[in-house]
Amino acid sequence: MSHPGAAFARELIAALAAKGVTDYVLSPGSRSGPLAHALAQAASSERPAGAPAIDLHVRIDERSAAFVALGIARARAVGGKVRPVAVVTTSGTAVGNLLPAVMEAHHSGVPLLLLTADRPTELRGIGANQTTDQEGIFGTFVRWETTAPAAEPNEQGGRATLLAARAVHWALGDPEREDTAAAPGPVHLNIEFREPLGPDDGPWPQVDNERATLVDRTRQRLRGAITPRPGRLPDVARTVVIAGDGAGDRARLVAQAHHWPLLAEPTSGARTGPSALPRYVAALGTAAGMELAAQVEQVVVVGRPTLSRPIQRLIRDASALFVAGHGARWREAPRHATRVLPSVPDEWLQPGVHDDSWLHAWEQVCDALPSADDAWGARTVARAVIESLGPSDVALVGSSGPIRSVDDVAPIWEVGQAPTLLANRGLAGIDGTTSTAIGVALAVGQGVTALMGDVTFLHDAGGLLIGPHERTPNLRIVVVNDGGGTIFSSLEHAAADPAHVRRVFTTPHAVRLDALARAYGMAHTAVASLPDLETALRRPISGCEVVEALV
Ligand SMILES: Cc1ncc(C[n+]2csc(CCOP(=O)(O)OP(=O)(O)O)c2C)c(N)n1
Ligand SMILES: [Mg+2]
Repeated sequence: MSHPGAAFARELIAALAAKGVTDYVLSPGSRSGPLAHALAQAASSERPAGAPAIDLHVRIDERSAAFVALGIARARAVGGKVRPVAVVTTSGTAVGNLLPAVMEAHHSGVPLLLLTADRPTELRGIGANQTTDQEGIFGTFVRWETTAPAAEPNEQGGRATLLAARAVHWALGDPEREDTAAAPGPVHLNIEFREPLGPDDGPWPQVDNERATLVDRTRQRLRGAITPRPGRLPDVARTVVIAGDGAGDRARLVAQAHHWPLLAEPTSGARTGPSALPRYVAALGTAAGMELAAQVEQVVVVGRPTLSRPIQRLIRDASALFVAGHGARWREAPRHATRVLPSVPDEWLQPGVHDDSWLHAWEQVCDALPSADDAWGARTVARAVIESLGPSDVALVGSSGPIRSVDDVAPIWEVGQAPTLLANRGLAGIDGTTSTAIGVALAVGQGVTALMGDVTFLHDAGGLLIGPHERTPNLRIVVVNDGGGTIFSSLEHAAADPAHVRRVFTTPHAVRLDALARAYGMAHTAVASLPDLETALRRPISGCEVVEALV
């Protein structure tokens, strides 16, 4: 006997699988039961006939679950497999807990499918338990949202298949478009389930793939009409190329084609080749660097730079500004940009007229800088972590001090030799970092290193909870424990009464990270010197472990 809600859930999962969605992170709950039962079946070793093969992860905390999904989706995208990752929750506050990861995914263009269970209409607005306004709860942070009415007893199949096709279409975005819909992002399917919510023995459906491709065809038709004609970049000698998060290798090619200096953030994927400048942030802080910055006539921004104020000033003051691949929403790109494009066009890679004296002047300022290392501090830890990574390694870097330390100490790699560095730079939150790292490690399937601050680590302590039935990834979390959020001491707030700075900014803590890690069944190593850290980093990564660098 098939329950209507269960049949709908099975069709949705089968249709999503036909569209490439096979990664699920689920949190427990009763209203989402039909989805949970179907997912448990599809993920089991005794998968019923017709059920798609899926990868299921279960997390108690929906906030953590959503960040795990974000991490999986981020890592899949690195491998060129941009596919939405689904998060499944019950109704009520469970849904609200998805918001931080949804905001990050929206701003950094990561596709997520939020499958939230809801009460059917007749139970809404009458004070029923665990029932709230879930429709539209994610506001402008989702590419698309809809509420699927509860399945009816004699309903013909097909509705879930169309919903799945539309949801995936919007989540993937359209790289050819120049508007809001261009980048991948989150999509919200709020799904009403009417009782019974329990298991049934209904069959898995055959999905009508023909129906499921309807939306793709519309997309292809639309494309021809809006293909932009980008044109070449003006041959202005005093140009700098800024590569922010997610810029990709084409930022390097733009800089090299014109012999322009390349200022590439660590997560740009463009910190390679002869045009890239090491320690550009420090250089911009010197008198000679400021003089060069004042001479800049044109700025090309690829990806989304967020790390330093001197770079933001270069962008703000640019009289000619070209922007490509800036991120999820065009309204985030600087409003004074001459041109904003979804990605770097081929025309920008055509060689321009060179004036090498401009690039050499920048190189000289960088070469004259004193060493960036500190005696056993955050930068030394960052350098050791970066040096432990090979070209095929993946690392996730937390917000605040760690990403800036990495920017200060990471080398300019030979082309093709850089490790993959990822970060939640969409909104630069310190939340969900451990969960994101766990998602990345689950997806890449090899040992992954995460570098984060102590406050960042504590913010997502719950992310360490991986149940005994869940797959444990190979993840080494290196925590720079400097007794709180020390970034604030380098900002204008440090001018206040030190006691006030400590209490309301630094927020020192007395948490024993060893006890915390062990409570979650994770190995913990404390290191208090560079040789000890290097030893810890040389060990193969096996399971989840915490390396606490006491600086
Ligand atoms: C969710 C969220 N809340 C608050 C902030 C503001 N914030 C930025 S850095 C930081 C402190 C981080 O401390 P830690 O992780 O120890 O890194 P450190 O500054 O010591 O390098 C805070 C609270 C944020 N980025 N995200
Ligand atoms: Mg800290």
